[in-house]
Amino acid sequence: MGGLVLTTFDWVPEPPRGFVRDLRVRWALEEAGLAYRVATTPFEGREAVHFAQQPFGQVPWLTDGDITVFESGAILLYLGEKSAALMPTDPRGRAEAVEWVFAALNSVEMASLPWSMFRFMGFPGNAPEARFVDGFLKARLERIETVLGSREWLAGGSFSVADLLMADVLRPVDRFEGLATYPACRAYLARITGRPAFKKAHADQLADFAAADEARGSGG
Ligand SMILES: N[C@@H](CCC(=O)N[C@@H](CS)C(=O)NCC(=O)O)C(=O)O
Repeated sequence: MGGLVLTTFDWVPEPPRGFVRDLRVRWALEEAGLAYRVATTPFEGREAVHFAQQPFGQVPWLTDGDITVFESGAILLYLGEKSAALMPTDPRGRAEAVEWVFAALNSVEMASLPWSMFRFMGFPGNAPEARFVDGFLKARLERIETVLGSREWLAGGSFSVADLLMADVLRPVDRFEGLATYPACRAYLARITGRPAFKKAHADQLADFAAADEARGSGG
């Protein structure tokens, strides 16, 4: 079957809902107004067919005819090729968007992910490891705070996949109140996640996992 197909888990437990990375792709597809359908792969018991699409047994991946792309950043760049709503069309703006996509994933998420995982797992905040990730995240947030304090968008003077990704990388930090002393980051996050496409993508992910609960006859 042709068309864009986004694959995510058929179910996940309650805590990560609203943060599963298929959200990034749903959001981009909604921003671009591209038609797509959502397919699922089992969360419990990863099978060979899953590893054939995503070598780490993770989600999401996107199928476009006979092309399959995994890694959320790569998927967003792929979709950016399809829509000016996602990627500036001029060379300078595109270069800026690509650099900020990598900055979000490779500089900010590298710090925000362990920080939020520590919170998620309830690790004691005074452990040396926790203090290390606190400092790592602080160093990144201080720089992003300065950047976001002086511009509305990261790349090309308009919304792009760079903003989508940076916002989604900051969301788990905000979830655990890690942006409390970073007003520019908080304002940026509120503005970007106030977009109708984010709201729809977020609601759709929650609805799909709630429907999966129903199908399993459980409450999550
Ligand atoms: N770098 C990957 C990370 C994907 C990822 O961490 N996916 C999570 C869901 S948000 C997952 O599949 N977790 C299950 C696992 O790692 O086994 C991407 O951005 O696509």
